[in-house]
Amino acid sequence: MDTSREELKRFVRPHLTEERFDHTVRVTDTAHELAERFGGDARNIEVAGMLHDYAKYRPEEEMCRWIEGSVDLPKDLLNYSPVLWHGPVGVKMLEKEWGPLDRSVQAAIASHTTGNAIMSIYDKILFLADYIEPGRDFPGVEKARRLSEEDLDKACLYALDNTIRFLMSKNQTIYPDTFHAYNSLQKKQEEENG
Ligand code: DGI
Ligand code: FE
Ligand code: FE
Repeated sequence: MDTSREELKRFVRPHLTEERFDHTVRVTDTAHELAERFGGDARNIEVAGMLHDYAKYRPEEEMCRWIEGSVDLPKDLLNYSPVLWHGPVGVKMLEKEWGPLDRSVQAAIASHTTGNAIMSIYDKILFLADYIEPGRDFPGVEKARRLSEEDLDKACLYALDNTIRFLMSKNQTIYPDTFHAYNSLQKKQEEENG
């Protein structure tokens, strides 16, 4: 696994700032810890973590062209903040610039910013690792870290709830997948609580 991490590092480093590169490594380490606790193939976690922010610094116009030109990217993304684009567009760029990736890795990268209605173990682990990695410091992160010790779904639900509240407090629009992710995890909690 060490050699492949080195290979992934060499590949992503030129595309990221130093700060973003360090974040990427912390996300990957955090995702490994979560996978040990909750399950998930370590190789997939490694690749998803190391590549998740690959497209973060691509020009908006370039990302916009990818969304317009790819049949399998939701056009609706263009109606929402460009901060949401680097996940789904990153998958397309990686396909071209890195090579084939496991479907579960692609899905986790695509949804790492917003979540989605039917999150896989990889989607949840990457989403949460990105939220709680040790470099993050914002109100609620400690609670998300505490929940992540015990319950992956509860921790993701809390992160989604907190993100939605934060965005609303800033009068920002919220991408529907963020609500879909929140709703499906909230419903699951209600079912579990009877
Ligand atoms: O790329 P990172 O900075 O590591 O993290 P990220 O991909 O989770 O992006 C975080 C930003 O995305 C943060 O400012 C909150 C924002 N965000 C998450 N969900 C939504 C959103 N912004 C909007 N406008 N709508 C969303 O649904
Ligand atoms: Fe990101
Ligand atoms: Fe990130």
